[in-house]
Amino acid sequence: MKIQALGMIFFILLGLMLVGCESTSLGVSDTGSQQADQQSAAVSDNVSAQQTAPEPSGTSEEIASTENSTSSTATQNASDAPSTPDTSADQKYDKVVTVEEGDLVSLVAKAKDPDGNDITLKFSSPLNAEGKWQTKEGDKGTYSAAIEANDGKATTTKNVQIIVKEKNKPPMIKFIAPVTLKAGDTIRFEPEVSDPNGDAVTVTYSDWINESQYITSDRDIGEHSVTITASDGKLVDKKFVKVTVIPKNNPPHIEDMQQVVVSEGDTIKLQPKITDPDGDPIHVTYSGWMKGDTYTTNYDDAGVHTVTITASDSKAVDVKQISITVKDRNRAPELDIEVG
Ligand SMILES: [Ca+2]
Ligand SMILES: [Ca+2]
Ligand SMILES: [Ca+2]
Ligand SMILES: [Ca+2]
Repeated sequence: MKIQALGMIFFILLGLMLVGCESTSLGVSDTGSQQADQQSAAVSDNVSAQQTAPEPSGTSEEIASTENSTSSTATQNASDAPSTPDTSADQKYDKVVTVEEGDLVSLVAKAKDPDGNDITLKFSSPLNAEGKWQTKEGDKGTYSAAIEANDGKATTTKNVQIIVKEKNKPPMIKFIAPVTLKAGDTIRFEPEVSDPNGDAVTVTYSDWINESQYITSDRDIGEHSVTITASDGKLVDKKFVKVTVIPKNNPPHIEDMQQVVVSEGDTIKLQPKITDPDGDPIHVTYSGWMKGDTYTTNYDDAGVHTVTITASDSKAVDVKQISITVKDRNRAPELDIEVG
């Protein structure tokens, strides 16, 4: 009974040491400032491994899986490694440590022997002899490590699962060209975003507008900058897009024209009245029966003809067709007299 009681104390002490420093000693550090193993020894008595080990049957398995973790198979496991340990993993391990590639894993084991025996601590791979592991890019995966405390006669083992998550990389927004639009038009951003880690990406808009979509008005005429931010929750990518709102163009207007009626031999000069609300310069072209604004009819032109007038401000056009009636003109007979 006494031996068993002492064994229990030893187990509880070791357990408390390992579990008790959960938040600090088993944490993660980029600087590696944490102390490695802290060993303490004390009295002596015989405590068998079977009595002290918390889960004797599981111990050998865990050590075996730890050895595997140093080989390349650990990396292959990475792809299907859960980002958070499932319940079964929780039960299997005394501790689960989650870090990101590049972090330093630093475990501190505090062992105490109720008998005062000298204790030897042993960390299995991927931890080094000090219980540390400097992870690097490519280490993504789930690993098992065993920590053993041996008093020369008995061994107590704690199993730690180390989950190394892929190093987070910022999302990326594909280049967005500057935008020019007319007042009254709707601007709509549909940026292409991606995340190298496949993280969910949130896109937000700031500066000139706070939404992906906006209906402009005359008040918006001018230059603006929109900041598009893509975030995976930790890292961001930003793109600044220049937006220019120009006045809305109004097409030129050709006023209605009266039908033109001339007689053969007359000269037609078309003078359409054309206006542009924006005051834009207008270019006028003629097509159809006439190729310009002026035409002198000949004696074969009698009939009804159509001329198309096109007025352009180089952004928009107005088109009108007019009808031109050319009346036949009678020519007096020619008469020459010769002396026979
Ligand atoms: Ca002992
Ligand atoms: Ca990411
Ligand atoms: Ca115009
Ligand atoms: Ca004629």
